[in-house]
Amino acid sequence: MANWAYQLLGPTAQNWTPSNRRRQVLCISLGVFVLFLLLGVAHPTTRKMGHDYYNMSIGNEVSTGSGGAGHAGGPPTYEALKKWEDDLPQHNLDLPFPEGKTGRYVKFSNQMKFLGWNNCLNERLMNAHLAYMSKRAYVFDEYVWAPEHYQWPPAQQPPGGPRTPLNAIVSGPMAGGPWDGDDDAPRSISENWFDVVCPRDQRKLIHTEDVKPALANLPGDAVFDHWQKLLTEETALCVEIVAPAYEVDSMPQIFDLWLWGTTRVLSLWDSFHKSPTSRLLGPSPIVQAAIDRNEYLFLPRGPRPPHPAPRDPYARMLAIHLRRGDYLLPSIVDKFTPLPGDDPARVETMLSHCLPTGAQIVKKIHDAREEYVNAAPGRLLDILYLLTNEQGPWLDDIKAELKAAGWYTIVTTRDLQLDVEQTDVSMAIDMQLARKAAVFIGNGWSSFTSNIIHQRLVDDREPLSIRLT
Ligand SMILES: Nc1nc2c(ncn2[C@@H]2O[C@H](COP(=O)(O)OP(=O)(O)OP(=O)(O)O)[C@@H](O)[C@H]2O)c(=O)[nH]1
Ligand SMILES: [Mg+2]
Repeated sequence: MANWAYQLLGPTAQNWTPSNRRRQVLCISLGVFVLFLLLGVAHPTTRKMGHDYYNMSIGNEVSTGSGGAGHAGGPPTYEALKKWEDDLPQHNLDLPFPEGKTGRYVKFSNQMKFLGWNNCLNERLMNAHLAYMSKRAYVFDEYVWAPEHYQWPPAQQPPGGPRTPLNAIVSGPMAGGPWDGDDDAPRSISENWFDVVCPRDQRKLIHTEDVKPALANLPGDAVFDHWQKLLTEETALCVEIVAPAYEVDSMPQIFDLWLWGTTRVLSLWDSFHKSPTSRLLGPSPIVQAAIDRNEYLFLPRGPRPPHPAPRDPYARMLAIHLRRGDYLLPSIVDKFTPLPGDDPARVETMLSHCLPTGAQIVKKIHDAREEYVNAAPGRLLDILYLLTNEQGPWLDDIKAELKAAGWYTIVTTRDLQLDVEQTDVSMAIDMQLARKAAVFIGNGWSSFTSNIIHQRLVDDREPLSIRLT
């Protein structure tokens, strides 16, 4: 979700100094908000990279994008989980309407692939909500990784690109789980089952290029309503939304990055965040098992605090996401309004939010803790969790600074013990820990952060517990 309080960093700033040059270059090269969307994700050259990747001979190492460090034995095959998905109870032709052979289905073959998980998650959640509102079963697919984010090198990646079953990452109706007990909506089905229940010659194809041009620049709710009407009134049982050739439209999603990257998307928030697709989204059992397995790391290690103190480690935890990205909602406490283009402090203030220094992180954590603890009696925050895909001395330095600032219990993504499947979905483990923590400090440039915030808002967390660097 976007917040135009965060704006484009102009190219005019003059106050570059050697001390902050690395941060400036990193920050600006990633782009701030619109630049991130247009150049980092949305630009056709970049978007085509994933497609081209598998057409070239592979031999170069790709960098590790996620929290774990891979496993020597190679990536997981998920054989048992794939079989479980194949055997979902809704995969049965004999079920009565609205499932089975008389059911109504929609497959979004125009969904993003080869991009960061959180961009893919945003889109899939909104498509699943659209399918639900259109009284059709959503067809879920595997997550197809951006190859450079995958934790195993190209030589260990399967042909066609690394993939992870959706049910390894999340649970909920979007991934084929049950709806609310009193909801008779059809359950989501897998891509494989769609091929069985909706053979190709029985599908009504809807081409995005026939629909999208008339909707360009409309508010998100108007885009949603148009598609909902189309999918509801369509008499065909089996509908497939298809994209044109890449050269015709490099961004053929119904809810595309032009929508996510502007305030147009905000009108979707109210209906979406109350929807069962959003409310019932949860961690997968693989993610939950990783959290349970590592819980001992979060038991406080310092001297006994003043009593009474909560026993639940998550009630005492402050989690901070040390990264960068894109979207925000206006209800978030910490707003950022860039200084005018000719203000000499403009670049430095932008960087302090986008790519804060160790000292700035320590101060933000301190201030967020004070404000949260002082807001009500009986509160204690003495466990720190650092979510990050950064590694090396930078992380060690921050930990040292935080220790010096009085934190006894500091755990990072690198400290988690994960099996091979859990390593594969480590981003979802970090996101779930950040959902559970009493206080979360995110990065306003990140949809990784904004999807954590989405889930915290679904949980009705208080504003002082959702902060931004
Ligand atoms: N475990 C873990 N993985 C991370 C973390 N940050 C990034 N990653 C992984 O690296 C990938 C790319 O990082 P990002 O580009 O920051 O995340 P994203 O999901 O694309 O969403 P954006 O933040 O909007 O770009 C993510 O999808 C994760 O797989 C982190 O803090 N913990
Ligand atoms: Mg990304």
